[in-house]
Amino acid sequence: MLVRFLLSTLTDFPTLKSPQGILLPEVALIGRSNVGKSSLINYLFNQKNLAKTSSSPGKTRLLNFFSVEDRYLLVDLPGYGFAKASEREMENWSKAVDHYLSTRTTLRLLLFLIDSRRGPNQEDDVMIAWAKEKKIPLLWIFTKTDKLSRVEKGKLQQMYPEAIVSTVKEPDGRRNIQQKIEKILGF
Ligand SMILES: Nc1nc2c(ncn2[C@@H]2O[C@H](COP(=O)(O)OP(=O)(O)OP(=O)(O)O)[C@@H](O)[C@H]2O)c(=O)[nH]1
Ligand SMILES: [Mg+2]
Repeated sequence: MLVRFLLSTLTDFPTLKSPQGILLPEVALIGRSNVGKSSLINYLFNQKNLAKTSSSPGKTRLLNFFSVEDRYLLVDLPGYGFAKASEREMENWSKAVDHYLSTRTTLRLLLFLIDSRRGPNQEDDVMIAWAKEKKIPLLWIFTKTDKLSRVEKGKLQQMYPEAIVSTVKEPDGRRNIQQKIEKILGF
């Protein structure tokens, strides 16, 4: 799949149109800092450095826009709950993300990432409520399942039968996530 990086920004969100002149729909990744949002982008498109990742939280500090085959836009958002950032920095990101979420009319789907070892927390609950109010579908993706035992993974799937359980260590999961996204976008 042809994916290209468009730009990083806090304020000026790009738009692309289809050949028919229709604004392309958009998918954004949200979730706690360090949950694996940027890694999931690299995993999905099988490219090492498309999105920048880091083992320490707070790597993504801007909104990063990508075009997927010029059919939809994908946005890597800074994660929430990153305690080490300065107060001003936190304010800047959360303002930018709030602004993005409240104004982005082309936003069709949120990939909602949760660390499979931790489960959703209070901040995640706020996000869930927000998406519900705005009627934006959430695709739940539990990350880092390579860290779970087989039994733990089974329990997680039982508790959240609709959710995707994912690890970047298993190439097999890629297509499934892509297909779910495309289905929700109506492709
Ligand atoms: N074991 C394992 N590690 C993972 C997986 N996905 C991501 N990681 C690791 O988790 C860490 C954080 O990954 P990122 O993709 O940078 O996380 P992020 O959600 O983009 O973080 P912010 O940019 O801070 O919001 C990195 O060290 C990744 O290598 C996974 O499926 N399994
Ligand atoms: Mg990131």
